[in-house]
Amino acid sequence: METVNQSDKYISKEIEMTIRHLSDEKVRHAIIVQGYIRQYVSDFLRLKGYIEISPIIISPLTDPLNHPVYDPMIHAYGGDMWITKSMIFHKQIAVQELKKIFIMSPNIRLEEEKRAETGRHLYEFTQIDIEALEKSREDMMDLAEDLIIYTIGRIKKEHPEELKYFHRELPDYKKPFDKITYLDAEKKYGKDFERKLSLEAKSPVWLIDIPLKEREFYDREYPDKPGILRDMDLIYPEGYQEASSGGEREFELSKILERIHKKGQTEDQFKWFIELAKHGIKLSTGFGIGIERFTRFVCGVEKIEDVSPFPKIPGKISL
Ligand code: ASN
Repeated sequence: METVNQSDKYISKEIEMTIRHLSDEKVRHAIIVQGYIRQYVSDFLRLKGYIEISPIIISPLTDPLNHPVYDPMIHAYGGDMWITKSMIFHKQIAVQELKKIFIMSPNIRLEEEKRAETGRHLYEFTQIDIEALEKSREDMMDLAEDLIIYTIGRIKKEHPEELKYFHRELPDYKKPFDKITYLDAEKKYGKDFERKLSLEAKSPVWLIDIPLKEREFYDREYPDKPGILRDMDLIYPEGYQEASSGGEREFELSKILERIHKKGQTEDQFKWFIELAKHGIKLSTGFGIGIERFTRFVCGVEKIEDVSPFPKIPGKISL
């Protein structure tokens, strides 16, 4: 009965590469570490009183982002919907009632092909998205520092064998992390400041006070520093670059409308969010930490595809 048709044995290059990728020891260990990161981050946030909510995949309301991505619209039930690019608005809405929330949130951002080579971009990824009501940027920076220190601390303590596999020695980072404003970083390091700042840093470092044109409309402008936002990005050391982005959110209707118009966006796109702002929302602050990037940093691997079982590299259709 050894009559297997040759054509049945044929496997495409894509399947062959997927199998090879999944059987790579390095990928296997990175996936294991990623599981611990999810577990420890969740433990930490629950200990701090944060409620986990389930992710949203499709909605008429999603993050407009501040950089170009391909953006397919789904037309159904007589309306338009998008696949989640981030749950920023859902966070702002849910937090009004639930006060402290987090989501393991899958995001789809169909990045331009040129981002294939960065080692940091996947067009499907998951972020730990966190938001709290009536907390300041400083409160949330403090929380983020504790979260990073707690998670890395537990991996070091409970799974040293995984770090040993990667020959990775991570120091015990101390709070508070250093801060630098966006404009100072640009002055000191030039255009490529994020990479240079990251390469020079020995510990995670905050990039704060980002100019309005560099960010989406929803992050809050300083009331007394026009054009500068009360937001914060966390940068990993050793050249791993962005860990997290976040900020205080605009909550006053007039400011939200002003900022939407300044970006040249239409009110129609955000009509449900605007309705809610009319009804009245309070200040909230939050941030998101990419799980794959966190794993890449903890394991000390160069390419983000090595921490994902089914990596989606910009420009390439993958399983
Ligand atoms: N999660 C980010 C935040 O909280 C937003 C984003 O991913 N674009 O600010």
